Amino acid sequence: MFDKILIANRGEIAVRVIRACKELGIRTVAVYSKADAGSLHVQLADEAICIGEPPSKESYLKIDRIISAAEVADVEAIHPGYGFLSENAHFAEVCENCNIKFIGPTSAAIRAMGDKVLARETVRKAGVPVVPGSDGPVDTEENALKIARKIGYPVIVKAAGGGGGRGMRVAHNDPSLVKGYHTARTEAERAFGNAAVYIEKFIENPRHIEFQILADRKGHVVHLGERDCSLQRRHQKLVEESPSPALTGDLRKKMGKAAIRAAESVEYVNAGTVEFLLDEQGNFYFIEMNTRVQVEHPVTEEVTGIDIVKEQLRIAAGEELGFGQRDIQFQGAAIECRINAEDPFNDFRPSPGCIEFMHVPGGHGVRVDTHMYGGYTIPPHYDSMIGKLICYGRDRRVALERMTRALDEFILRGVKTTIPLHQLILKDPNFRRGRYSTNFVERLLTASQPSVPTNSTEKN
Ligand code: MV4
Repeated sequence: MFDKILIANRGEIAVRVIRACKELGIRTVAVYSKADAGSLHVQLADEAICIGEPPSKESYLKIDRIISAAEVADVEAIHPGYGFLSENAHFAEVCENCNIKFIGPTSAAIRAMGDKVLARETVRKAGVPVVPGSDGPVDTEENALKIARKIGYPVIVKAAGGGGGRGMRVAHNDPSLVKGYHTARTEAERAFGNAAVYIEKFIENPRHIEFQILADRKGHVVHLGERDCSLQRRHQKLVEESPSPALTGDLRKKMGKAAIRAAESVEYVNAGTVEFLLDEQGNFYFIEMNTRVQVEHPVTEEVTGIDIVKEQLRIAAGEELGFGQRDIQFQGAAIECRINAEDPFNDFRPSPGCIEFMHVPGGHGVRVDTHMYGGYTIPPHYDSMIGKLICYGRDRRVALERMTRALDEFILRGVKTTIPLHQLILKDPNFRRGRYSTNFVERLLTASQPSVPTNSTEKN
């Protein structure tokens, strides 16, 4: 096992990685920007190195500064967390070349899955169902029309360099496709430096189901079941849960096998997530693979008892998985609510500032992953997620009751948060029945905010 690693991240995930390291006896080096000098990850790590000014581009995204810090501190490996450099193939390659282990997949696997057109082709050839659509990139307007007419409208134009919902255009007919095709290309060129786009049949009201996988360097690949991430707003997840209320045991087996095949198709190593869309008829389709640890990984940890970050460290250190697919047991249900410093009733406007007082919920089956403490000031420069509340129960009902209780118990004074929105979601009868798809949050918000204010008798 490693003796010392550097964490190239901040916030709750940096704290999460430090915790796993402590339990494995690994010494930790934090890096931080000038805005994060008072941050918890700096306090909890064995050493901390300032790497620059508050903007991410001047600090957490500066490859040379991070590599210098790693060399000065003499670490054996770097954990990239999520976001920032975690899916940057060039960074993984620089680590490989500097003889610093990148705790994640190879740069080749990051590259293969980062190009969504290549990813689609690669997994399709391995027998994984993909959404009906184009083979490879669509280079001309004429070809776009040809494919759309063949698969039938509506279709969606996606950027090869995109992912996570960025750079997509839906079209319901020829004229809107022509328009969408060109805007998607222009946007993709500007955002990703790659104008390549591809076309898929547009799946209406899909559920977003993702499978957690682990793969070691000996070629063993297992899946840790699914997370239902259908509760999102503008591609920002709000709530995730496992198991998905939409899956049957049979479907779980099939999707799990497909997820493993997708990982194997790029000789994947370390932790990863294979994303699928599940349509209203129960068909599933691969959409993309995330080559990092994800925000919502604790949901899977709660139902499998497997510490995903510790597994990442063991795999990167060259250890074989200590269990096979048969050994993985799923027990109970877990749900996660993302606590963001945002005003959910004012277009999710960020609400940075000082946390004047904080009380975190506790008790049986309650987990809070956060870097917050009373008196902490949330800097305005980064993502607004300030914590995650994860509740576990013997079944979904108990997990939801516990979440309702824990949300009521959470006190955060000084900033606005997504907690009131979560309370609204937890009360919704359709949500309680497990009946929700990707447009649920938008509908709920519209319903809770009447467009004619004079009709409102309720106060927010
Ligand atoms: C789609 C889709 C419908 N049909 N692809 C959004 C995130 C990105 N990973 C893929 N996304 C979608 N791809 C096809 N062929 C609908 C979405 C989508 C969505 C997916 C999951 C969760 C929320 C979503 C919200 C809007 C659109």
